[in-house]
Amino acid sequence: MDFMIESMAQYRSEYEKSVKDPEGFWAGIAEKYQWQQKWDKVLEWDFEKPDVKWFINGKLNITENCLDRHLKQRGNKLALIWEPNDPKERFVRYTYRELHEQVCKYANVLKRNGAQKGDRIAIYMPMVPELTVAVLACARIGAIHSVVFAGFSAGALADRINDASAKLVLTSDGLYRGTKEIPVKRVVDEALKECTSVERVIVTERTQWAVNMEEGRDVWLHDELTEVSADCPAEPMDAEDMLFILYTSGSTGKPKGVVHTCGGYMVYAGYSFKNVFQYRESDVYWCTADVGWITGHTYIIYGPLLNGATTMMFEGVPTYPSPGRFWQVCDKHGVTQFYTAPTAIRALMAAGDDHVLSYSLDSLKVLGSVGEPINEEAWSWYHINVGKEKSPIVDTWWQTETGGIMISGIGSASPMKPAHAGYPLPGIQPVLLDADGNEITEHDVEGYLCIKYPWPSILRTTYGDHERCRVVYFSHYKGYYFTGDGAKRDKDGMYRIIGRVDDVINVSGHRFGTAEIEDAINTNKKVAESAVVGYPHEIKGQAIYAYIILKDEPDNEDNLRSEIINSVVEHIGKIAKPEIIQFVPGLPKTRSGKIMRRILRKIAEGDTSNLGDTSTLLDPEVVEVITERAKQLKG
Ligand code: 7RM
Repeated sequence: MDFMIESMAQYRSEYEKSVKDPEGFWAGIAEKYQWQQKWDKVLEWDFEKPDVKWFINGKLNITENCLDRHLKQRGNKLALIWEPNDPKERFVRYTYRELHEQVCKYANVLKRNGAQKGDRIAIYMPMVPELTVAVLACARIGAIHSVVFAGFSAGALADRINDASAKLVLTSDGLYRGTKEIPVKRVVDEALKECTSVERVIVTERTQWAVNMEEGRDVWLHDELTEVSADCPAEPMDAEDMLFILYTSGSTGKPKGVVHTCGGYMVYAGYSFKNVFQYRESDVYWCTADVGWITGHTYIIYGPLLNGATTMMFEGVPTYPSPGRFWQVCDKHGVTQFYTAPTAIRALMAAGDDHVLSYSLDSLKVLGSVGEPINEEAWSWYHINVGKEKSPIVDTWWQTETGGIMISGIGSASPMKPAHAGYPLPGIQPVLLDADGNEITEHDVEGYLCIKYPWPSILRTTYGDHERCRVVYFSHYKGYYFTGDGAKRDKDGMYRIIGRVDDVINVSGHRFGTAEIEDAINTNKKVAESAVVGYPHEIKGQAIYAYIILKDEPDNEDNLRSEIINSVVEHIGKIAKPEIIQFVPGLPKTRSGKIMRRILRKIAEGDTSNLGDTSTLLDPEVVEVITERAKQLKG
């Protein structure tokens, strides 16, 4: 697909075109894809409802665009390289022809097990090739996939299965991640005790551990595959049919199911991938994210495959068996584009330069960063030690809700500035708003980051609760999509993302709502009330600080702390563990009973010099008590 921008001048003219005539611009991009039936109209939109439709009445199947379309020219080209957790185990490679065959077979297995167009299918799997195959198999038959990161707990999985009424669950026996071994199937069994919608569980063999197989419900993938053909026509999908649901945390209540649709998501995933990473035919592209997050959906699976790229999938973690693992894999497979998260870079930076300096990293051309702001120190380390000062770093800002990269460098075509995401991609119209909702039009300013015009992969709804989608994203500022982030725009018009302005904590690039964590903590019967905030953490970016009021004096504080941590692990997963738990006699509240998180955040940061006016608090003394104890805990 020839829509690659290769210079700043070209970027400017494409951007201008995209703003002057968005429909013409996106129609031109969309035409490069394979449609079973062309659209009647490019766009209809209303941000107040919200109601956004792209490529109206267009018919397509995204897997035809990811697979079938490439068979003639790239049938023998590598589509997928899978690198296992253990470097001694053999890696796996699929050509486009092989991946197509695997997907068709798996799709037939789904059908054989009762799946139909429109059904929701939960996928709870390790980073094995079958995960990518499973995702594409759902899309092939028009079933809606809901991938749940395999680090989430049984409770979190059950919530997501129930919210979507998933009919099937695709999983594995177990998983390897670094030195950890996780009994995945057992987690599924536990979750399914609370789910009535699930009729079938399809299990991929990964670890060969003995697992419980429930008669009439659970089947092995390898048995099923012997029963099906490799012929599975792609289901015709309307451009606005749902492609997938992906749950993400917000500032209130339980996670919401962000919905993306077939046509617009496809167009934007392919377009943004090609441009941001400047992907060329013989490149080997590697994104280290897990498919359980949006980054894995768009930039391990869909974006690369839409472009006929070779995409790599890695089962392990950056530090196993040593902090040189990423770089060893880059050299081993000749990786040309490498896309990771600041938290991984900081962890590797802390392990010392020797681990990276012993690899050549010659093949690398573009480096990417995603998930949170990248601090200048990590940026420089990445630039010097990994990129050898020759590869551009693209700092890609986007969200689960945006479906694809929104503000970012474009390979080496655009200028880069440490800690700045840069310019919006063509078709993206960001604005900064002040507290009254007025657009700030000057440069060298700061404000709430909103988007004023739809792009093809904007979320369409939150599953089963459209009103929530409206309230969260479209009601704060009338007529705009609100991102929840604050940002600066510098004198050159480049954007620098500051971070969340809502009650969302970003731990190692993963989002958690404070309310979600508090709910988990409050399940402990000894807890009366809790308040959770984020604070800066050297490796994780942000870590979780929990202030907890107990009903009674505890017998043993440390035991109670572990108990509370267990509640969080049980309800959400290990990744949401509070780093610091402080038992407090009370919380700083306004007279109307609102917790003053701003004060708690400052205390957690260790910055108590300027707590602002606390005199209006219900109980001003409590602040001092909390501050004193916090110093001891953090010291
Ligand atoms: C892709 C992803 C979204 C939130 C977003 C930001 C933060 C993501 C960057 C970033 C600064 C970046 N989706 N964020 N990328 N902040 N610079 N390059 O992460 O839905 O899981 O998170 O992550 O706060 O709103 S996400």
